[in-house]
Amino acid sequence: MIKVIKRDLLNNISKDRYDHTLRVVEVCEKLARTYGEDLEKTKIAALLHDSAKFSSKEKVFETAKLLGVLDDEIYFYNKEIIHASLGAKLAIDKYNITDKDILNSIKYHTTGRKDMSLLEKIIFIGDYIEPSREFKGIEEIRNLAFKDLDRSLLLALNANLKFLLEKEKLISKDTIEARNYLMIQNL
Ligand code: DGI
Ligand code: FE
Ligand code: FE
Ligand code: FE
Repeated sequence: MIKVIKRDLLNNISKDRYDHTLRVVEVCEKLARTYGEDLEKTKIAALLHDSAKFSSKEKVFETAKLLGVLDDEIYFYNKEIIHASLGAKLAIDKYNITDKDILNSIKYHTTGRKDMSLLEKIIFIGDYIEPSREFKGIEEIRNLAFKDLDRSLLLALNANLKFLLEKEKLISKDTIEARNYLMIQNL
């Protein structure tokens, strides 16, 4: 299973994206050990999280259209987040993944969403803190990830929102709901 996925990934995403994926797998496995998540589920979700991040955004959009995953208006205006939903669809169609938690972890790895499962949080943060990521505030989020997962998730969502506002990008409602839910829950 893992071998088949790895070979297929190399045929569909760039070497750089593949290397990023392997770093995400490694970080997510550490997080899974820390918080008691299933290692096999974690590995599959991490391996597949960017499986639809093809080099061409047009190809991502066209494939998503073809497979019927453009179910929300936001996807037509926001090309960055389509690969997450499309990745979940490919996980079903190409790899016969049926585990809802794995599929949701892939689908929401870019935006997050309200009331995320442990696996969803692990994939989101693992993607966020893998060793090659560099930006202001990342060290605090990296350290917190292994001590207080919710706090690190909140800081990551805040940083994403700041970034998106700064760049005058559209913001998915899931990103906002993810943040508000975490804040209210931890008040
Ligand atoms: O695929 P990766 O690069 O590993 O990471 P990712 O899937 O978290 O994607 C990060 C990109 O997605 C980054 O450019 C910011 C963007 N993004 C995340 N949430 C939103 C978003 N872009 C918009 N426009 N709106 C969002 O809510
Ligand atoms: Fe991604
Ligand atoms: Fe991410
Ligand atoms: Fe990623």
